[in-house]
Amino acid sequence: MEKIFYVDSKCEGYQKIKKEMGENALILSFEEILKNGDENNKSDCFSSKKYKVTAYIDDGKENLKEVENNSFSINEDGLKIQSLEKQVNDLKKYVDLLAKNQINNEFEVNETNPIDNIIEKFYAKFLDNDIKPDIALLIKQRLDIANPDNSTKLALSELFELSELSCDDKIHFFIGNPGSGKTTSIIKLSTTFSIGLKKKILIITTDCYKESGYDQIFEQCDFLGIHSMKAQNSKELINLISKNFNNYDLIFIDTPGVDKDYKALNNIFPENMSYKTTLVLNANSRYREQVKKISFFNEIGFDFIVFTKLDETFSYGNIINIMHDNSQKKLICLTNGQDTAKNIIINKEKCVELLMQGIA
Ligand SMILES: Nc1nc2c(ncn2[C@@H]2O[C@H](COP(=O)(O)OP(=O)(O)OP(=O)(O)O)[C@@H](O)[C@H]2O)c(=O)[nH]1
Ligand SMILES: [Mg+2]
Repeated sequence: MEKIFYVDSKCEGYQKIKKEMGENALILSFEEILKNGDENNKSDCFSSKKYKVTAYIDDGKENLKEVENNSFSINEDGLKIQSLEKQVNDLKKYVDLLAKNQINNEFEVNETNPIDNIIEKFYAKFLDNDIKPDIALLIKQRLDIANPDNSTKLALSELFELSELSCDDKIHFFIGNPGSGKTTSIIKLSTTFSIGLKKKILIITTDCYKESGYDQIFEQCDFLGIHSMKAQNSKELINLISKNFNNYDLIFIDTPGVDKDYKALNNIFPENMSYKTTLVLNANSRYREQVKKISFFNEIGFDFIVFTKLDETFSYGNIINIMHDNSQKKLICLTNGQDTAKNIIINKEKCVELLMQGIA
């Protein structure tokens, strides 16, 4: 038995046949006609159109073989039709946009290439997290679509170097803006090295400008069992270093915070001794501010960087930018809280994991 349907789309035809004639119905033909039903006047693919669908179901009265040769089953081919219709619609959409000169990335990415889509999503995340476009591009180029998270971690870890403070360079100065976290970082590092790594640590503070400068260190160090001393001037400092040099594995020297001029640091650095300097930066400043601070402290000179207060920001892009821009400086640690007995990360893998949390 043959039956004719007039429908707006092939998909609708397929559904109607299935409903009225059952799953075993065969489609004999699909003819495109205009809405007014004129079968001779075929529509173009972008104008509104209608279809005349002829379907057949075997009721035992006709020669089935002949029918089967010129037909297809709605079960096998219905899906193909749906897919073809979608492709034609996508193409139509694409041509419409081309005509209006409005092809945008979203269309290209979402509709045409799922791989690009994932990569672009990651790239957008990098930019959202304040990673500079040139660095975001570098990470993007390293993305492995099979494992974007891991390849991002790998790319990040290659953007900077982390250095464990070496006891070969026994004397370490810590410099930075007021309140950047110098004293807290020194105490955290001392705790890590003395309790965790069984190193003998001495802290000397030269920050005698403010009343509580030494008290802050003394009270906390006393509690943690770390030795601390204070030096009022460079002569005292050199004396203390010379006297204690052989008794300690590492000597950390705290300095007063400086920003506009570095007079307070004049004469602090001993001329005839080998030492390293670490710049302490808080992670929650804007990139432009960080760049300015770095150029200011570059005049004094420094070897390493510590980023503090990661817990006070959710965007870690600046850390990545700064470390990449200053690739000759190594990262010592990241700190993410006020607790001096913890909230410090000195392991590179863990640093990268923390930075990834900012990106995710
Ligand atoms: N939330 C948070 N606070 C921190 C962190 N590191 C330091 N701080 C706090 O920041 C404030 C300033 O820290 P300090 O270590 O005194 O900073 P400083 O650079 O020695 O300051 P000056 O000696 O005045 O130049 C203190 O209240 C610290 O507890 C951190 O990683 N996270
Ligand atoms: Mg301090």
